[in-house]
Amino acid sequence: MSTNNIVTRLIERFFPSGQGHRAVLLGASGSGKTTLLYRIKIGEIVTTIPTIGFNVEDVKVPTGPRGSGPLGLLCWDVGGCGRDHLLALSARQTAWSDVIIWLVDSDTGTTNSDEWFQYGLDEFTKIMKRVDEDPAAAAKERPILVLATKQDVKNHMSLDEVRKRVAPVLAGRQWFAVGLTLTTSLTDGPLIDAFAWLQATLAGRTLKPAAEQSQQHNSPAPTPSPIESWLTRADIDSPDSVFLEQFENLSLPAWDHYTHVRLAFLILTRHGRQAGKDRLFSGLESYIARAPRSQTNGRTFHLTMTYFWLQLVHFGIQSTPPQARGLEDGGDWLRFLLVNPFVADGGLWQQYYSKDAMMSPKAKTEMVLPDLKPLPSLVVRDALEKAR
Ligand SMILES: Nc1nc2c(ncn2[C@@H]2O[C@H](COP(=O)(O)OP(=O)(O)OP(=O)(O)O)[C@@H](O)[C@H]2O)c(=O)[nH]1
Ligand SMILES: [Mg+2]
Repeated sequence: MSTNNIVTRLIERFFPSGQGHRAVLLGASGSGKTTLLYRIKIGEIVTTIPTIGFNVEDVKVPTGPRGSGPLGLLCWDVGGCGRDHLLALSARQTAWSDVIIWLVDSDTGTTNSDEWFQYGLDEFTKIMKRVDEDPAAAAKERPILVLATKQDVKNHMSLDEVRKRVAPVLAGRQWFAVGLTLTTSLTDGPLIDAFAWLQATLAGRTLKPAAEQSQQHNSPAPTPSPIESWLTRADIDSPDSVFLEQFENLSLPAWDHYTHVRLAFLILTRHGRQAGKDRLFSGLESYIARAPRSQTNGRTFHLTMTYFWLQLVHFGIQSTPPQARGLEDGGDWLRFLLVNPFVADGGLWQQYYSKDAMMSPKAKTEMVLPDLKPLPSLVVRDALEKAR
């Protein structure tokens, strides 16, 4: 199987869509994707933080009197649009989806918001361009719901204006736009109309499943994003127990970011946050001290950096939806990567720490707190657990 299909193949394996349609939520950061997802899922406004990985939920959306009963959707909330390596992955998720839900932020009350609006259009265009270039993806056949969010804020852009602005980008595609406020009632009004339209549109045609389509074509393989290379590597990597033994025996095949993240993942899932942290820290220090220099490339132990990755891996484990956690050996690691692709971005720390802070001698031996922004927390998942 080519690298090209690894994302699609793993999603199919770990997140079968059942009877529902597959939907992807796209839109610039802050446009309301996560708010919408959890509003539909648990009926509440959850406190969100900018999404750095994906949220994935099976939802049933109401379609009102015009529809024919609730519509099942397996929704992928693609966070962090705008980072290049995620763009490729967003395009892949979009290619795999039956439905695109595109959120457009109508808040034009703040400085530079027109630039921000245009940025949202540009990002969407880039994703669709990639999808169109993939002969297996047949982008033009997916219905697109355009949701102009934040219609409640002062000086918001009107729905008519939003329609005018998005129309050129959507030329030739099947789309429907509504304006809404995600922070007020969603059980009637525009969103229900939008879902009824979606249901009718989906029923009016037979979409071929994405997996079947991709077997018919041999699309050129674009350069894989870091996460795609990681998934390919993880798919053929040694089983968990062998990997951990190699860690004990100083015989790991590589000493790189992938290896460190997998070690953190395996140790945290086996020993929990507290005991796992101590084991990981002492394990890494001892590996570096005992292994030949040629193996560890002369790298030394960096406490703050290790702590940073430990926190992010812990965050990723906690934010993986329960249905995505399984017992298959090695499968958990693949699932974890699929939901938390941000871990493959070795430079992610630069969003939280300045270079001066991270590279200071103090940060090497003591835990230094991030000086740019706090590390991601678990607010969304916590709200969800409480609602269950
Ligand atoms: N006033 C108002 N605020 C909204 C509306 N929709 C979302 N918000 C707020 O906008 C902020 C960003 O929403 P998110 O759901 O986190 O945005 P997102 O698209 O998931 O952002 P990323 O994860 O960064 O891609 C949150 O504080 C929401 O409460 C709306 O219709 N009206
Ligand atoms: Mg989000």
